[in-house]
Amino acid sequence: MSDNTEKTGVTRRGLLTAAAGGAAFAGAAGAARLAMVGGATGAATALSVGSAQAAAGSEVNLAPGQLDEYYGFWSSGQTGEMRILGIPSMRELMRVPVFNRCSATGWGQTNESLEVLTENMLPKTKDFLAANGKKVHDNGDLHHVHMSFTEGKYDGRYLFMNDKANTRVARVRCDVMKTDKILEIPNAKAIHGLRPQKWPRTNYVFANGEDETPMVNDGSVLDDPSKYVNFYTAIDADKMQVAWQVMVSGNLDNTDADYEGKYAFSTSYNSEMGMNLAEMTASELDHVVVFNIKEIEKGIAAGDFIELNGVKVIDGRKGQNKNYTRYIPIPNSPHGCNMAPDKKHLCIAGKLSPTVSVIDVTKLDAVFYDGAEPRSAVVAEPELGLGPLHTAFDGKGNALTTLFLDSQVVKWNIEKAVRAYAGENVDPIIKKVDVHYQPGHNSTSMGETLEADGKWFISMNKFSKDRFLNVGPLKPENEQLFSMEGDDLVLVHDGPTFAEPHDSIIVHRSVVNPLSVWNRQDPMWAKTRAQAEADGVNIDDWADTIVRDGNKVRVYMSSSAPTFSLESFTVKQGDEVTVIITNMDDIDDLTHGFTMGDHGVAFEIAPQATASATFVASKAGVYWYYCQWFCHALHMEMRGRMIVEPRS
Ligand code: CUK
Ligand code: CUA
Repeated sequence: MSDNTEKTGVTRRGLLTAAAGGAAFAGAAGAARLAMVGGATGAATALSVGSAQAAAGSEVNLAPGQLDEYYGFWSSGQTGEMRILGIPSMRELMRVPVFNRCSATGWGQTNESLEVLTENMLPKTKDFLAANGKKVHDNGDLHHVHMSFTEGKYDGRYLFMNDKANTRVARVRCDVMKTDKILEIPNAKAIHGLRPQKWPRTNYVFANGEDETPMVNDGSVLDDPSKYVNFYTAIDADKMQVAWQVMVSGNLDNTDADYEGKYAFSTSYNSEMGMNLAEMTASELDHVVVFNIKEIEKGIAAGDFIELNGVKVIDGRKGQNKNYTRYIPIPNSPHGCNMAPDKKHLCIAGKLSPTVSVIDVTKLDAVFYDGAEPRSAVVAEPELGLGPLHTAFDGKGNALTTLFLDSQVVKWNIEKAVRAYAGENVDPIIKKVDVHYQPGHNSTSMGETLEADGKWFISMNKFSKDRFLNVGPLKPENEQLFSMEGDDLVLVHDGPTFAEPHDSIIVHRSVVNPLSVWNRQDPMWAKTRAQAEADGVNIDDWADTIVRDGNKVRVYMSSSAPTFSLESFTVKQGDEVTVIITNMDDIDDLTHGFTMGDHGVAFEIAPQATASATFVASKAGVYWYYCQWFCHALHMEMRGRMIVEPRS
């Protein structure tokens, strides 16, 4: 029985099926919330009625036009985009395409986005895509979104994120909320865990390679797993280039960094380096790899590296006995890796072990320099429940860990866990709360920074099962927002979400200050600007110019509600046409679009932005183009013709 069940004396499922839903139990506050965020929320909030509830409710149930106190930055897993939510309302505010192809904005099709997507692509991948008639991958698997730090606090500059599917790392600019860099990581395979350095600032972004392959994966070594390796990558966060890599033993899973700029950490399952499930889970102990940043930098400077595909690679595998890495044995296939805001405790979730192992990072110097046993840094290992995956923090010395198999979240006290490990008879567990169902990641407001404020807690649940109207065999996942009230977790939102947010961060709105209108000199269209200059076209001015360059035709025009500056343009069948549009409107929220009918071409042109796309006009005839972002009462009339003359 869950704590909530004990409190109210009724079962959750029984309540959900009760005729009046939650409104009757929750009273006026619940009913209002029901109207605001939907039935499931109202019903669920009814389970823990109380005065705390009403207080939390008024914040969640924002009046029309009221703004949220926090931004939520969400991964989307196999959808490959980043999402922005308002917290605590949980309203989805925006989707930012990153690794995916976006029909609405043209990401993956515009020349500006193709530049971002291909600029740092490995030659091997370019060749592969060309062989398959493509320029870019259309998919990504975005698990982890984290903001840049300055001295342990979010600094509102960038968001970084991984693509497990195609081994990439991306950066989103917080001033415009667009992806500005995508880096394909050489040597490593399947970038999974990702974290920015916290201290002194985000000079590096750390990225884990999950899958092991031959060191030089060119076909010269194949089915010989003894020759497979894994790579840990440090990316220069300002330049978005690989700074260095460390070769390691075992599959890297999640990663985090300390608050001193000394160490970074990765959980590692499959220390066995097995190729199938039985081999991968054979041993009771896997490990956490500790990376000594200063020693690695020294090693690189001293030339103790090999160069692989243009990257300096340090050998930090087990048994090297250099000061680059240490391997701390941890039970069993550890997953989550979360540094507490107390600057001291690193929490490693056991996954197949019911424990969370707590590493005191102040004891790591002894492990590196005084020959102390790696396990001597472990200062607690509380048994919390089945399937611990990730841990979040309230900034008050407590940790909240998701229990995948138990479908629960457990709140526990770190200091008490340390005392219990030392032999004292104390129970670190404060509370267990049911979540629905099978939670993966969780996060707390500002919880991965020194400003953890312990106000909001999100449980990101992998299964929604019977929670919502049935939509067929593919069900949504479920996210639950809790208000943190003393030791209580009060459920205030319960709602479905599409594939498959792995992770989230909750950032106070004072940290994030995006623009409303683009700056005309923005680097996003620098290449397009250079081409325009070469063509003698000033794209900052109202310009409609058609430039013919052999069979390449560049059509420059402007948009201003409700017209394109060109009502029509004429090309020859087979011409490669580039349409370049500058949105002259400079009013808040006046976005136009350009869709070329029957050509699969569509993109967004935000206020004061320039955007372009290139296609071959291979079909003779008349084709209408139109604006697809609603911009004006005469939005439907915002259109024009492309006339394609037959090539005789
Ligand atoms: S991983 Cu998804 S539940 Cu990729 Cu962060 Cu743990
Ligand atoms: Cu311009 Cu719709």
